[in-house]
Amino acid sequence: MKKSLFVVLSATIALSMFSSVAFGKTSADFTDLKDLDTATKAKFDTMISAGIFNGVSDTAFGLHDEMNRAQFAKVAALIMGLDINKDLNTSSFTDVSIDDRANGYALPYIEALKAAGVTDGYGEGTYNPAGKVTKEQLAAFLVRVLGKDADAQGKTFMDKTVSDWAQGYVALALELKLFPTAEGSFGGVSNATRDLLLLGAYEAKQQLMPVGEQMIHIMDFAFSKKALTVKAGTKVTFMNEEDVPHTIVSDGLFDSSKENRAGIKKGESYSYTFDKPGVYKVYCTFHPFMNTTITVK
Ligand SMILES: [Cu+2]
Repeated sequence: MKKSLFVVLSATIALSMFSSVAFGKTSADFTDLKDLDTATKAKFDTMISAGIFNGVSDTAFGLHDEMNRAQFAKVAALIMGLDINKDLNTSSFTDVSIDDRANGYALPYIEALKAAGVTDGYGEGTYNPAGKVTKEQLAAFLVRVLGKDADAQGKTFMDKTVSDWAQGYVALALELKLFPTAEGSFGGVSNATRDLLLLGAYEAKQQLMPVGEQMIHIMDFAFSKKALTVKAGTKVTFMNEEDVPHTIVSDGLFDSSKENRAGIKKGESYSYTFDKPGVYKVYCTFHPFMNTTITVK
């Protein structure tokens, strides 16, 4: 318990540290990504620029390299937006060590996943960070990341290449499009590769994005969220919580002052449903330094 509280307390520091790291690479830097189709390349670029994936070397992404449990922990913790305590250097698992040159980097991610209830390890106090991940294990991991464990239990599936315990997970993972569609059997006990991890994580990340309605508060001449990513069709409500009136404007999209010239007063709000994918700057015409960026996917 102590540990997870520490993780929460250190969140702000960890996040700011993380975002200060420079990730300048794109899919074009990796020779083994050259032949991917445009849509797939875009997914790789999204995950690389978000710092969720790096190459295995300066010029190779390691597209078909087998993935391990340490890599999964990092990717899962990042797509879930978990609080990562980068200063953490001891693990609750006996086989996870910061001194492990290959997998030590994953320690804070593994602990974050444990705190979030996604994993309780591999067995008796261990996590097995270097362990390979089979395709059916990846399916189960991704389903858990989405919080749909219970849904998977209720599924039946009949694929002889999938272990009995994993049938429901694989069925649900395919239904949720967490794996690229392929002909024939799933091959659950074969090892998962980094391309499957990336594409599954990309899809899971989309599905984890907030849907429906979002609220941004206005306080102390600032929006409560400096940036927000939503799915197309999300209604965003801007609520003024302070005595000063404000306007809510996005050039070419909407302008609250057209309906309310005096501005949005304390306790009033303005809502807009973002239908089209894009990046929109929202600001107040009275105080142009007040702004936020809404990214619609
Ligand atoms: Cu204002």
